[in-house]
Amino acid sequence: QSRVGRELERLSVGEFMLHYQPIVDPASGRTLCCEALLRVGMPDGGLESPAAFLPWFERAGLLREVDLWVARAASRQLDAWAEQGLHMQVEVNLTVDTLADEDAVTELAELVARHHGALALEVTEQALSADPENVAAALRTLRRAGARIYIDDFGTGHSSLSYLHLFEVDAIKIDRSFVLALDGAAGQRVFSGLLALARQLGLDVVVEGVETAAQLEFVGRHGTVAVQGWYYSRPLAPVALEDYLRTGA
Ligand code: G
Ligand code: G
Ligand code: NA
Repeated sequence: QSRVGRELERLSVGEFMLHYQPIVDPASGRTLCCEALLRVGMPDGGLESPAAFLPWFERAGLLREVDLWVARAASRQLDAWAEQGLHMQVEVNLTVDTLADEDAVTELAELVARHHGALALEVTEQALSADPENVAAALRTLRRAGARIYIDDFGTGHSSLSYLHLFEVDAIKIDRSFVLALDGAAGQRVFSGLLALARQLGLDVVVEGVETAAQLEFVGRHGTVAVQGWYYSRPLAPVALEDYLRTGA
């Protein structure tokens, strides 16, 4: 059996799972939403990061299957949480392969509509520039169905800034590399510039990869931004996220 065959089998037998990382409003400490992140359970009870296996799916042209698996699993989780009276917004990651596929976009739009905005979508800046026209059309469809659209890894995609205005999006997620650079004056100016650009474009901001109090303090000077990072929490299994939401820790 090929490596891709084995990976696909793991996808279907349920060794794949989603963890959820809180995205927090620093002013109130309230969790605004969370990002679904794919994990694979290992026989020894450990977890494998998607970085280890996504390239296999990419080479086999199967990222679309992964994205749809993630969206369906997040949708089931939202249903389970709603039954407990927990109303959370979950962001899932989409690749350009998925956005270019009409059937996939149709299914995603149905899921989005069913959850009335509780299912949000992240698209990397790279994906926007890879196939701008198809991606813009797909995002319009999904946004009309009620999805909030986040541009992921914002600031790292080089070419797409010039046609950012073509995409109907709601928010940007500022890449962790900009947070790491906050220990220098130049990095701080770049960060402030990105925030000013987001404001100018009327976009909400999530800052990713905040780990320290010093980073949080600097970020907090830039007005209302949401924060995702280890400072608040690592990605958590669903039950651990429920605990986090109850206790705030
Ligand atoms: O969570 P972690 O840091 O291990 O993720 C490693 C990489 O895998 C990150 O770049 C992240 O964006 C990506 N990733 C995690 N979950 C998903 C997912 O559900 N779909 C896609 N397409 N990428 C994911
Ligand atoms: O590619 P994307 O930006 O979606 O990936 C987010 C990834 O960043 C996740 O895999 C998550 O595990 C990781 N991550 C989230 N917060 C932090 C953080 O504070 N520090 C580091 N090093 N990684 C983080
Ligand atoms: Na993401």
